[in-house]
Amino acid sequence: MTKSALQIERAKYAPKMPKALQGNVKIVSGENTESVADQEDIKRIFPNTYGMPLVSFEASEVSKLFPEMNVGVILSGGQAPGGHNVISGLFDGLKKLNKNNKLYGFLGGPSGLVSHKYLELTADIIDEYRNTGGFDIIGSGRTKLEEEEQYDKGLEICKKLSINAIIIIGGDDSNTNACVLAEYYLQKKSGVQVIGCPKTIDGDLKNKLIETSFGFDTACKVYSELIGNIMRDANSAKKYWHFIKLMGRSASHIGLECALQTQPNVCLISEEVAAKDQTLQQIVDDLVQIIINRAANKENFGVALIPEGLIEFIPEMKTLIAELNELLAEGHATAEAFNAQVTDDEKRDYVISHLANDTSKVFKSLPKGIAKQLTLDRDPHGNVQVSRIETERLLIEMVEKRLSVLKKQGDTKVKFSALNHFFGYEGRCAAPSNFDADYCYSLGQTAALLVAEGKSGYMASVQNTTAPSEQWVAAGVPITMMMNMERRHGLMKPVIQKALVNLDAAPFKAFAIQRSEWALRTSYVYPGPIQYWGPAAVCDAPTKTLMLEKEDI
Ligand code: FBP
Repeated sequence: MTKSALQIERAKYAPKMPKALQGNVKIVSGENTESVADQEDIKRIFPNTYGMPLVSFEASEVSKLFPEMNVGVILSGGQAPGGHNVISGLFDGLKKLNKNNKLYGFLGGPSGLVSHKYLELTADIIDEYRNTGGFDIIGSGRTKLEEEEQYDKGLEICKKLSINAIIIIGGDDSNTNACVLAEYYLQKKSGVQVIGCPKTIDGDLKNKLIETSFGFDTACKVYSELIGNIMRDANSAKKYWHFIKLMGRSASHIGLECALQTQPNVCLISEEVAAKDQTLQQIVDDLVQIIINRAANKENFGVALIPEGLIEFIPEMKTLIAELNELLAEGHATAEAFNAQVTDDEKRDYVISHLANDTSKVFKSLPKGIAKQLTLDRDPHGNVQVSRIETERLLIEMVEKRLSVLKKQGDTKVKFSALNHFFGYEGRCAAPSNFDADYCYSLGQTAALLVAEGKSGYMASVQNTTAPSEQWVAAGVPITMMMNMERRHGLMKPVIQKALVNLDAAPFKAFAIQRSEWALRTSYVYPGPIQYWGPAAVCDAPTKTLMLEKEDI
């Protein structure tokens, strides 16, 4: 396989590690834990994994001998930069503990465990993937592990390969499932441990002990580079407004971090829209006002960042989507009647006449194309696939419409020319930044230690990440500690609490106090591409989100 010059040099990078992991290591047990909420329910559902103590790893004078063990690893969900380094850290960690240890990778995500598709990961394979982006070493998938039948199939292959532990690298849902699996295997006295690792570019799997999910750092840096480039173009040509949608299925952490890095004219934060109970029209009106103000200031151009999940956070849109889901649910008479309408206009009229009054008004106010999109594309659960809705186009169309009304009334003469972009896949498989390369490698090493110490139902955790990596702390956090009960598909389920943007925390506050200045006066910052070699201030700095969150502690 031909490699780029950067790939060849980057393969030689030795990830920096916490001092405590560099030599002999001992485990230290801390306090017993409680779940963040709903303690009684979580305790009842997880009798074997509830209340376990926090653990951390410290340097030791004594070298400990560990028996041979085999471990299986699974990549779950969307790609995130650094996954290959978790696996290489895990591999090196296992070999350090006992050179006969083996690592198996289950192929294509959690389904590989159930369908017994695997590969033994040898040194040759691992060396090909060190410090690279992507999940292609073993592939990933979105199959959920939630049925006992799947757990039992998993156990079969673990027995066959003498696997002592499974490492699940995933987001909040995958780690919730990892904990359920850990509990089940303990209850069965199967001897198979389960350890989770925090992954997702979305940055919404975090708490006081899991400081960040891996991949967030690199993905935000890639998007910020691209946004900066577009800003420089906008500021050179001075004729376009760029509307940029940024990935992040639900939370707006990516948008917020990119805003802190680049200082755009607008950055919408879904959590704020929901908290302020804003309507789509209010969002559009605010945008229009900024456009008019900038034009009056002779800056008729701009950059607006839009989080992918916005639509679902606008209360009136949420109601509309819920009503549409109900109206068009497979098997419902209304869905059949809708499908029997022949033309697009007939279908539109049918929907309008069957929605509640207020919701029907919202539906009518949407550009026809977007309204139609809401009645199409449903996922296997019958829900609208909101991530496919082109929110950035929707906002452009609605801004154009509003400006044309204002022009007709003689209230403005502003010429508005907009371009739309969507950044997501551009960053998910980027070569990990030094932060992610180091963080992931340490997570992998920590996971190996948790397995060796017989732990199950823990998430690997690396803390103190705003300090130089030598001072990072390797630890294990019981997954039940992060759980609460939430309604999912009509039933109360134990799940890891998702971390949305906290409007009272330092990152949002830092943005909020500067945004009106950024809106009016061009204040762009151009971060440039990720640097792998050079001054630490350029190469090793964590995200602004992480730095600001430290101020809150
Ligand atoms: P994970 O939460 O699984 O890490 O995935 C995050 C994400 O990248 C979201 O930002 C995005 O909405 C989604 O995956 C897209 O996934 P897919 O490409 O599978 O549709």
